[in-house]
Amino acid sequence: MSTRDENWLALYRLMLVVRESDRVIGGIDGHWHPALGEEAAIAGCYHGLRADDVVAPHYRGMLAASYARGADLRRLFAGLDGRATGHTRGRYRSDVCGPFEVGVIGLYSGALGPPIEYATGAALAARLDGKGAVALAVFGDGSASRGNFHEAVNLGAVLRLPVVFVCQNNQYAISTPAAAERGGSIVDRAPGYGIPGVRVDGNDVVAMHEAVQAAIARARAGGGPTLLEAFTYRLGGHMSADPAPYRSKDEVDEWARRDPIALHEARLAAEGILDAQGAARLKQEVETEVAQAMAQAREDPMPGPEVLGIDRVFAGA
Ligand SMILES: Cc1ncc(C[n+]2csc(CCOP(=O)(O)OP(=O)(O)O)c2C)c(N)n1
Repeated sequence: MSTRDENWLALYRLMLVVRESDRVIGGIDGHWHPALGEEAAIAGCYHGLRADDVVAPHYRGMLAASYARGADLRRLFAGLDGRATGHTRGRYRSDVCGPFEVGVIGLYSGALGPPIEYATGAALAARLDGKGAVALAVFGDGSASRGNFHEAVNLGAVLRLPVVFVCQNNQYAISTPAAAERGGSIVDRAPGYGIPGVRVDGNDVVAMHEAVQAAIARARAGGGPTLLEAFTYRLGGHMSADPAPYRSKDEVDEWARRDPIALHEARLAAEGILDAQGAARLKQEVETEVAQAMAQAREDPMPGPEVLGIDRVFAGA
């Protein structure tokens, strides 16, 4: 199988993992933030990075970023449930705290915006290390209205740091539509920083992957940052418990016709890479993997008081 075909299949599989995880977690946790409709923007970002690259993902996609980089699905799910085996040892929601071990910087305070700056900091560290690693910041369109965006992109541009900024533009910040959220377009800000800006079809996983990889190659080669705007749509609510009454059915239906998984499935079939039977088999495999990981995670122990750090407080006494 050619490298291209392998990549396209891996992108498909990753999108399936995102969707199935969202479905399963969303059925348990009303506060989960599903990425229904945004799977291509997410998979396109996190597949194919180098092991020493660092990512600061958007929370809607954080779990997929960690999974794509080698984290264990069971531990990621365990963290959601506050289990001791989760990456935060039960201290904070691990849907927003990716594991450091696989180069994922989480949203530790829950404040949107700072991770864009963390990525710029990671890019500065990568530059000082001199091994060619790159940092990737992914954030929502609402998050791009925070001041952190300006400081992070400006510093990245001034120092020509190896950082790629990707705005996962799903056109809403909770219930606030784009037009009420900012003036102008996000990608058009790029020339103001003297860096390239590229608007990508965020529902086309191949276009996304190629654009991210091109920006990464540029950053790795010393060309500095790129700002990508992945234009997509959130088909579900802001949280799994949100029925999203603030938008029209026509609008949702129109975007549902551009379901990124269905689009890629059609491409894989047309190119003779995966037929309908193969796709069904892969879906079944992913369903089983997600179900088993969740079942195991929910068997894991809850943390004891040691996670509060009290053991450390008294260690020197
Ligand atoms: C600094 C900050 N302000 C407000 C919030 C509350 N908040 C949580 S999610 C969210 C919407 C963010 O929108 P966007 O960045 O577009 O991401 P999306 O939810 O659309 O994926 C807001 C405002 C927050 N977490 N942090």
